[in-house]
Amino acid sequence: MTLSAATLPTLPADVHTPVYERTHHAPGVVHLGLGAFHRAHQAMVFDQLLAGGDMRWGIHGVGMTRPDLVNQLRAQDGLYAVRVADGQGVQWQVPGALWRMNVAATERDAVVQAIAAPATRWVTLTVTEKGYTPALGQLLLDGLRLRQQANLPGITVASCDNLQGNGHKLLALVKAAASAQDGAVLLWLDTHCAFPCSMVDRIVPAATPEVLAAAQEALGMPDHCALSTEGFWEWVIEDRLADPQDAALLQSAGVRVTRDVHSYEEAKLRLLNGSHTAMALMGAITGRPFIASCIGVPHIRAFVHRLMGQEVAPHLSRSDWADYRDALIQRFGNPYLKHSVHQIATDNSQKIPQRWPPSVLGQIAQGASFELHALAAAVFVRYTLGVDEQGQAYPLNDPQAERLMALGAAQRTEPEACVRALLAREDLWGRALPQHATWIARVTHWHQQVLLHGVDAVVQQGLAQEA
Ligand code: CS2
Repeated sequence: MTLSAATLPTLPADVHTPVYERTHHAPGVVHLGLGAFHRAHQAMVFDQLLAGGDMRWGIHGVGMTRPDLVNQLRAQDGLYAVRVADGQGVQWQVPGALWRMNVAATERDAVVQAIAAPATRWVTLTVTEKGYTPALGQLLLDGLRLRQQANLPGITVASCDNLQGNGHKLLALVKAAASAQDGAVLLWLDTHCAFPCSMVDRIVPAATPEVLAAAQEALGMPDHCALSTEGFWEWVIEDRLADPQDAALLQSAGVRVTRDVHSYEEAKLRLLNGSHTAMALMGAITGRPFIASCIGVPHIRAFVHRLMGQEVAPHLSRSDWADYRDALIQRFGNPYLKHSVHQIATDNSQKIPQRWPPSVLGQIAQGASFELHALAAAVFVRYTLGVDEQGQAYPLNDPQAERLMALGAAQRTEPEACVRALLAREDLWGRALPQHATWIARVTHWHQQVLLHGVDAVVQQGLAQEA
């Protein structure tokens, strides 16, 4: 007997379970991207709203590509356990907000119908950086067009991916999918729908066998979809919602609804995600499997602390960055989160543009040092070799994997040409950095050092130089 609606009442009393009736209402939220993050973040916020008696927050969850995950969740009636664990304690909880499930790749029409369903009030998205494709714009537009034609109310469409100005990007994508016949839909979309920007934050690693075993232990039965996360979570959303009354509701569940999402977005992308990428690459090359193992190394910890304080913070509009940085270093060290460095290094080509170049450009504009970012970029170049310092090979999981590996392959024989070729890519670094001679020279310098002395020694060198 696995976890399911039938076995829910038999769970141990210390596991928090949904106290509301899960089957009597139609979902009010369609969520695209049913990965670990959504299930341990927003699905738990909506679970709180449901527990408060507002039955409009059930989720119709859409896996974009993976039928295996959706099938497992279906077999468990959308139920899964989340271990919330950090220095404050350990608690298991089964959120009950996931009511229906589909796979976009194979059940597209069901997804379009879900967006167009009368009960739907929100569409939320966590489809990852590489998910912002014309096909996504078309999917949303097809659902929204049906709503408009049926005279249904407009909805809030909230991108929750790690992209700056994510709401604007999503709206542009939907509009780009429109054809000459779509004038009425576009007008309706502008007047009745809202595409707020939002910043979401919670560290939710992909589940490991260890977490599944811990779930079995805690629940007294198997749960093939169990997850592990930290106590901390944050959701900041722009106060631009199709139904303005949702603002107070979300706030009651701990969401921050504000005019100014921008300052939260940029701080999170550059401090949290930017450090994540730097540590993930260092960990991958030095053979340290988890973020906690990286931040536990004094020189990596010092590197991340300085990267944030010296090269990122000066360009943030969020004034409480020092507290944020210190809290982040604590969170990275959470021993319960086995957050794989290779998971974070996935899709580097899509992640680096948001995470590093804005800080480098900020430093350049102020005539300040960007050595720590140059060192991190050198570590990225070294990473494209696909083999760690112990000679262990690892795969590059990236839509650009082949090209990155082709460019990186010759770095042992022609290091300078290699660095130049990788730094010339405007899709990674933007327009200005590929032209910046000092940036290129400094990355080339650190890259040579990394090849000669290894990542650990070079991180220590970098710290000594920037002290
Ligand atoms: C991570 C994020 O995988 C990654 O690229 O940096 O998933 C990170 O854990 C979340 O954004 C935290 O909110």
